[in-house]
Formats: sequence, C-alpha cells, structure tokens
Amino acid sequence: MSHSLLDNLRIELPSWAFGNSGTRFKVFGTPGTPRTVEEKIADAATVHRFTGLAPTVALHIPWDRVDDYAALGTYAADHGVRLGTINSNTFQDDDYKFGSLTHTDKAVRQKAIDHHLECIEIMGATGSRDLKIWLADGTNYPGQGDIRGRQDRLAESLAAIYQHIGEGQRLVLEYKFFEPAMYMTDVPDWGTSYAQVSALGERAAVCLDTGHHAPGTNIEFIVAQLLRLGKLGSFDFNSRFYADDDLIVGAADPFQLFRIMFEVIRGGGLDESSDVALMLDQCHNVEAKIPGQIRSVLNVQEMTARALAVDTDALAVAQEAGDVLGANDIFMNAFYTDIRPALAQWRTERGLPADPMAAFAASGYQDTVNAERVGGTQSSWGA
Ligand code: PSV
Ligand code: MN
Repeated sequence: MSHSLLDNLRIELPSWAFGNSGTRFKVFGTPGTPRTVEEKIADAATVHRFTGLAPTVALHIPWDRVDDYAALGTYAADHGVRLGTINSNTFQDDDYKFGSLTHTDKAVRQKAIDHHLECIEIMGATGSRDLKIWLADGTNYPGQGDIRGRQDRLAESLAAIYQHIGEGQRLVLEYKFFEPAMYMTDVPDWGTSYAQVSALGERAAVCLDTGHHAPGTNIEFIVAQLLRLGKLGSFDFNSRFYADDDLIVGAADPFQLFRIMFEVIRGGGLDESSDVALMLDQCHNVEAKIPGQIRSVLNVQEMTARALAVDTDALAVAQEAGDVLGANDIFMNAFYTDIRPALAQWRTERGLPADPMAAFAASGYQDTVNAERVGGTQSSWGA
C-alpha cells in the first residue's frame, strides 16, 4: 500500500469495550476481563501493539474515575498509548429519570452541568482534547414533555458547559434517534446536533455514531455534509443489523464502511491537518474483547485502504461525462479489490505482525491475564 494517507489513520479505542457488556437480558462475565481502568488501558495498549493503529483510549466518567488522572496518563504512556476523549455520563443516576441537561428542575440541570465541568477538569489533567456528550434525555409519550422548552434548556445548559471548554479543547455532541427514550429524543439527529453546536461556537462539533440512525439512512451523505460544513468532530464506529447493536464495525455492512471512509477521505478527514477523531464505540457481548477490538481496527483500515484505491481522476471524468455505469464500475472496482496482501506488507514494513489476529492468539497475552486477573469485580457498564 503506497498511499500516504493510510499512515494518518488512527483509531481511538473505548475503555468500556474491554469490560463486560450485554443486553438488558444478560451480561456474561469472561475470564481475564479488566477489573480496573489500568487493566483496560493495558488491553487497549495490546491492541495498539499488534496493529499500530490505536494509539489513544477514550475514558467514560464515572466508569473510569480515578484519584490521580495525571498518574493514569503516565501509566498509559508507559504502555505506549495516550488518554483520549472524555465521555460524560448523565444516564445512570436516579436524578436523571426525566432528563439531565434538559430537565425542568434547575437543580438537576446544574448537577448535570457540574458533571461536565468535572469532565473538563479531567481533560486538563489527562491532556485530552475532546469532551463527548451523549444524552439519554427524551420522552416516552406524546405530551409528556415540552419539546421546544427542552431544546431551549438544552441550549442553555450546553452554553454553560461550553464556557469552560479551553483553547485546544472541543465539545462534541452525539445524536441518537431513539433509546432509552422511545418517543422523542432531545438530540435525535445530525441536524439538531449541528444546530446546537453551531450556536455554541468554533470549538463545538458533531459526533456521528454509525449505529444511531434509522435503517436505510445514507450515513455517508451526513459525513459529506458535516465535513463540508466543518462540523464533523468525531465518529463512534460500530455496526448494526437492527437497532443500536454496537457490533464490530464493518461486520454488518463492509460496503457502508467503505462508502463512509470514501467520503471521509474526500472531505479531508484523513489529511494530516484533520481534527476528525475516529473512535470505536462497541460492545463485545459474546466474542473475545481484545481480538474483537483488533478485528475492528483492521476492518476500518481495510475499508480505508480500499477507499484510497478508488481512481478518483477516472471517477471525476466518468461523473462529468454522465457515464453512470462507468463511474459506478470505478467505485466498485476499488471496493472489490482484495487489499489484504498489501496491508500485510504495510505492517511488515513497519515492524508489525503481518497477521495481527494470529499474532495475538499466539502471544499468550490472553492466558496470562486470565491467570492474573482473579478476584475483584470485573468492569462493566456500572463500574
Ligand atoms: C449511546 O448509545 C452511546 O453510543 C454513547 O456514545 C454512550 O456514551 C455510549 O453509547 C456508551 O457505550
Ligand atoms: Mn456512541
């Protein structure tokens, strides 16, 4: 693979992907699951060591709360990675039953704002650039809440948080069209997120989680539009068959991932100067977590390499000539190109294992942590 943009690909791993997760029916424990944030970071660093693709780890607060964040940063650096995006969490406290930043009660809103200020303080200690906000706020029944009033309170709360976003920091606002609210979500779509972050200012942008759209949504169109507007802050990559399944990115629809990465590249999202953060937001409910993350970053790399293989000059000629089938052929040729041998060579040239999945399996890392991590409480969505 000779394309230089491939070397710019960096994928941030979510700390919570290394903990146990599940559905509302069952969370399965797995041997070797981290008990602490340090153990999650050690696992994330292992993914990076085998792939060279994942130099940062996102934290979720309070799941990853520690006393000394600077020391945690040093721990990460000692393992060859850095701490990345700080995710806030206003969806697991009784006070937030009827909303957090949108709540009608000023005291609850203030509590949610204060939580974000704590996250910004953590960012100062970890050197993290991004504060990522996803809200579970919404309503279940028509008439339950004042849609317009909730938007106004959201804008006010976000402005109070944004005031504290320092130079070199950003606020990214994630959208999701349903769940846990089932009738109306307060930030349901990219348009609402865009409207809210645009009102805040330059240091606020949209986070696009690929699992957060209605079936059939043309996600690459949203990618193209947000990049065009300079407001695509970050991705939460995962894949879905039905709802917000949080499966391995590229597992359900590799072609969609290819189309998304094509638009990322087209919009400058992979340029050296780009500040688009490519993150994973996944749960490994039944598969092994570390190889699950290795598979995920490899899938992103593979579809990026294929997207880079599109002959864009020939494509432009075909598009301008109105050559519908010719243009589609050029696009599909790149998608159907088996880029795996070239990527194996790319890795070998960089001192990485040609086959990271096989190398991890042979490394004995999993057996070691299975033996070492006995006792304590395995990390999960609550801890
Ligand atoms: C919500 O479904 C979400 O995508 C948000 O990013 C949360 O912070 C995350 O999942 C928790 O896994
Ligand atoms: Mn997400």
